[in-house]
Amino acid sequence: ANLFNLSKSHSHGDNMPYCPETSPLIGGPIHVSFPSGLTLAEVQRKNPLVIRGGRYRPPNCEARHKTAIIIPHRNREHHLKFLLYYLHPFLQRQQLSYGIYVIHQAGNYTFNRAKLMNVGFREAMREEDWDCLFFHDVDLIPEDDRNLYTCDANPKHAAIAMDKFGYKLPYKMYFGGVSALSPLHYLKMNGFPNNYWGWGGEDDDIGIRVSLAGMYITRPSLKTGRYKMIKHKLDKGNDENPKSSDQPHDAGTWLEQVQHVGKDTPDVEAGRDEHAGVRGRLSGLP
Ligand code: UDH
Repeated sequence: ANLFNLSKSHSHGDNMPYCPETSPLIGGPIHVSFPSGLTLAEVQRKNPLVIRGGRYRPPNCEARHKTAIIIPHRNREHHLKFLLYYLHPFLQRQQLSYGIYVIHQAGNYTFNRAKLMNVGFREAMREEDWDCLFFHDVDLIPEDDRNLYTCDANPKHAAIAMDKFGYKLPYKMYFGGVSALSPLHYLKMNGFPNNYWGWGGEDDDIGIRVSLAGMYITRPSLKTGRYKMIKHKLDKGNDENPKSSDQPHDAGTWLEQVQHVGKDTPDVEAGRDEHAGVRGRLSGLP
């Protein structure tokens, strides 16, 4: 399958100037609270320039960056509503051209976050030649809009400072929550593993793939890479994966354990299967 659709369907067609290198709309810290009674209709009303499919382009300048947000999802409509409430204005203040893809796992089979993210990559790239993909847990709200949703020369781990870890990195190789790859990064590391069913482990595996592919992890500063997690319990259908706790948070040991990744697992070709249905492109905005 052709992973890259290089048509410029998203171009304005007129000659607008590029947006400034640094958006003048960025304001720094965001106060995050969870207003009761918030509805998706309200989110939609507050974001009149977002079009069907959860897509947006700055109205008065040509964006310098095109970012797709991929959200693995099942049964978290409540969290999704809050995330979209904060994320749309956040991305708009960064003057990005963006699209939000909610990748929904159908049925009740054990949840598989990494496989859903593979599906998301494929679906998003089919639609647009995004230059950056953000893989974004539904329950993490960014608290500072200087945390730019753009890609760097190396894979980026954005959720460096989460409230649940005391706004610190829990361990050096942590790559969970919110991370960003360019399409080239993704292909170099052979995408994500498809075989982590249930909670845990896949994020560490992905971190290892980054280093096995000869890349390293970049991060925003502790000051700007802050996230508030919407509190919740472990979901039904997402029990801890027994494999996840085998992996000590030590890169040397991990490397031995996951050497096989990237060799014989054609994960990039994974696409859909009977458990991962794409309700994508709905973006939460009806
Ligand atoms: N997800 C869903 N639906 C599910 C399971 C997971 O949408 O049923 C997605 C969602 O994007 C979520 C991500 O997968 O943000 C990661 O799953 P998680 O939020 O369960 O994992 P996390 O480590 O939280 O963030 C674990 C909470 C354990 C609570 C223990 C209480 N003390």
